[in-house]
Amino acid sequence: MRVLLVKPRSSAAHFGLAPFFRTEPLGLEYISAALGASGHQVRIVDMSFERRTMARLIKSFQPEMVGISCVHILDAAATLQLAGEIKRMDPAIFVAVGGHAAASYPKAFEQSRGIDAICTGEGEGTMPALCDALAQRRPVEDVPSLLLPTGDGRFAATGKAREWLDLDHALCPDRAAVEAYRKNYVCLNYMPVWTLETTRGCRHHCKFCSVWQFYKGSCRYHAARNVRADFEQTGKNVFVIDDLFWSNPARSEELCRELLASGERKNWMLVQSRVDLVSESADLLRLWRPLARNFDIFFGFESPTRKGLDSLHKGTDVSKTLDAIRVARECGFGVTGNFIVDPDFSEEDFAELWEFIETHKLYRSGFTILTPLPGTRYFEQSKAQLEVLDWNQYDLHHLLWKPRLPVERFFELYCETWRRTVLNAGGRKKWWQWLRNVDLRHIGHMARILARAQQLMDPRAYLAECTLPKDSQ
Ligand code: B12
Repeated sequence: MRVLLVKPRSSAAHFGLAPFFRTEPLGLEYISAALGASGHQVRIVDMSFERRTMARLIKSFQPEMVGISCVHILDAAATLQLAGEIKRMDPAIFVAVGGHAAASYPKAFEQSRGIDAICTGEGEGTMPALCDALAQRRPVEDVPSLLLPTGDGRFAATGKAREWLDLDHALCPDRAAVEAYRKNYVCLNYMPVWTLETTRGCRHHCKFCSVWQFYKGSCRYHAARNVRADFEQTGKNVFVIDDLFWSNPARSEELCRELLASGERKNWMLVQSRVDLVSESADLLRLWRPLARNFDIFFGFESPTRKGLDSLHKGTDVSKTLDAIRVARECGFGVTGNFIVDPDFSEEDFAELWEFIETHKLYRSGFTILTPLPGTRYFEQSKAQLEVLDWNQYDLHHLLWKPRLPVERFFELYCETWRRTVLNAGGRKKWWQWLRNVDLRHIGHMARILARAQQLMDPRAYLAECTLPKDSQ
């Protein structure tokens, strides 16, 4: 079959660090590799950077199947819009939707027109099975891990769900399929950037996270030799998107030795991890450090207090946070991370957060507003409280219910929190310091995203989008 795989253009990527992180559709690259191996003909389009309209793409490639990836619930509206547009153009095209958000919360797509199937599992297994069934005119009802429309606006599951893939045998992602977009993929001031996966899933149970709930607490690892092959395919700046790096010290050491043996070294690497893991893994960190000239760790710091960590079910302690910061810095890693701002914050809670940032020099942190993500238990438990059900506001930078402080005051203090970071171009890190390390040809782009980031510190930007009643009204 001719299969077009589409990453929709996100309509809601202006707050937070989103303008600083624009990455490739890695999930679609894995699916493309699997479909290619099954004899299907595949193209990937990234609508964030594609100049051609969907109509032109359909006309030129003439796909029999379009697969749309909805990784973030923020992309639900764009996904629905694309599905409808494709069906209107050619009702014979089979439209499948998959990706973390669609699979975790398919309800967001009920009443849709244009979706023929929602895939609730990993696309490497399901897409080839679905395309084979369609090509051989076998019933799609026999393909596991699908939801099919029932005709009354709902979806019903096909047979038994497919088992999680054995990643040991996963093919490397089809990097070539997105090469045309490569120059657009950036993280902070590093460009172009490649993303890499070594592990899938997480065993921890943080209240706000949808990953462990989706993968049912499982954690699987790619074979070291395959990661090495992929590492050698990627360029000089690499964001490892694993939810939890260093989660299995023995596997991680084996993988690191394999990568060191390859001789390939990067300019920049970024990994995401937990403070308790890093605080206990100094030797492992030292082993990894030579793989990149600049090596950053993104921590889920979440809260500066034990009470805050407990309320988020983080299962760690502030002393571990401090140990991790020390270990990471001693081993030569850059320390970055995220704190969660609870709508229940008082003036004192904000002050406590600022003091923590100042004392431990955590100026490269981001701040998100506590958000129950669809597909989590927390979302189901919060339904009575949620006043906003517009998915465009689920970017972790909108208030979804009335905070303890007046709305205006909450955003004033939230913006003051962002002002304490390196993103404040009038503050800690000046424009020219950001631009100093950027290639001449990328200076314009970097200046534009820095300018956009300044709205993170402007309460008016948040208030303009806030649909909750303001206290001044
Ligand atoms: C990398 C990443 C990003 C990248 C962008 C990735 C991208 N290409 O869009 C960046 C850093 C920009 C990012 C930003 C954000 N992210 Co993000 N991100 C991730 C992360 C860590 C990995 C995603 C990934 O590449 N996985 C690896 C690939 C191989 O897996 P995959 O994409 O899921 O694809 C597989 C399946 O889903 C399926 N599949 C995928 N597409 C399709 C299509 C079809 C047709 C089929 C059949 C199957 C299928 O098959 C694939 C192969 O198995 C996930 C965590 C996670 N584990 O999912 C969070 C995650 C998706 N992000 C999340 C969030 C909240 C955000 C932010 C809001 C955070 C913020 N503070 O600003 C922003 C919003 C960005 C925006 N759109 O505006 C949440 C989403 C929750 C939700 N339900 O919406 C997640 C789940 C993290 C979490 N802990 O809860 N993110």
